[in-house]
Amino acid sequence: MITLYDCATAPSPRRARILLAEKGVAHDTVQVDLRTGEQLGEAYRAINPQCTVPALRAEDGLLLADNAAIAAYLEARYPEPPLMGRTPAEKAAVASWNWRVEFEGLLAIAEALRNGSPAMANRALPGPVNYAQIPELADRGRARAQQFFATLNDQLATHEFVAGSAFSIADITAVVAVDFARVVKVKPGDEHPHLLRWRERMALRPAMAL
Ligand SMILES: N[C@@H](CCC(=O)N[C@@H](CS)C(=O)NCC(=O)O)C(=O)O
Repeated sequence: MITLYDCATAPSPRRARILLAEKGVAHDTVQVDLRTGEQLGEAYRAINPQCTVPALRAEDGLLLADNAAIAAYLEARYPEPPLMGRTPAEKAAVASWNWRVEFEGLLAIAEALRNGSPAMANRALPGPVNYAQIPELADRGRARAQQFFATLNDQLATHEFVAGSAFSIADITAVVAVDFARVVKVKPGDEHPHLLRWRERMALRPAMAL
């Protein structure tokens, strides 16, 4: 059985959780407690030296240490339903939007949270190395997250899904980013009607409740 190393309260493993559900892949789940620093302990470090979740272990022992690897692997192994585009142009659009949602959305929110929260002092970046916070990055991160909401709203004004006309991993990443933004008090509002409509449609997919 495939094993997902997860943390129920964290955004990055939620992406893998939703992807596994959308693909209908049965798996075991192991919770890693990020609040107590379990990801930095010896046991988990031996599983994923990057000290982050998600990680996924296949039946043959292959260890996938991040969402990029997990998505590439699951798409190749379980091609239906395709979630990374069918045609060359669709594949390119999914790759582009997934990266934009990661960089302009998830990383902006993480920048705001990790540089502003006293609980994350010295943990301004995930991973085995400690980095000090830069308090100014909290405000910049929040501004970038707000700009990301505007960008997403514009895209969804003329496209049914984030990467175009088909549901894809870019929608999964975007749902996770939009929901995660609440932790830094950035929320979609009346100025984002297309984003709000898309989020309501996404809520009809059972996997999005995970
Ligand atoms: N590139 C990774 C990023 C994963 C990541 O940043 N995970 C966070 C949880 S959302 C983590 O493991 N944090 C551990 C820490 O902060 O020490 C991916 O998307 O797979």
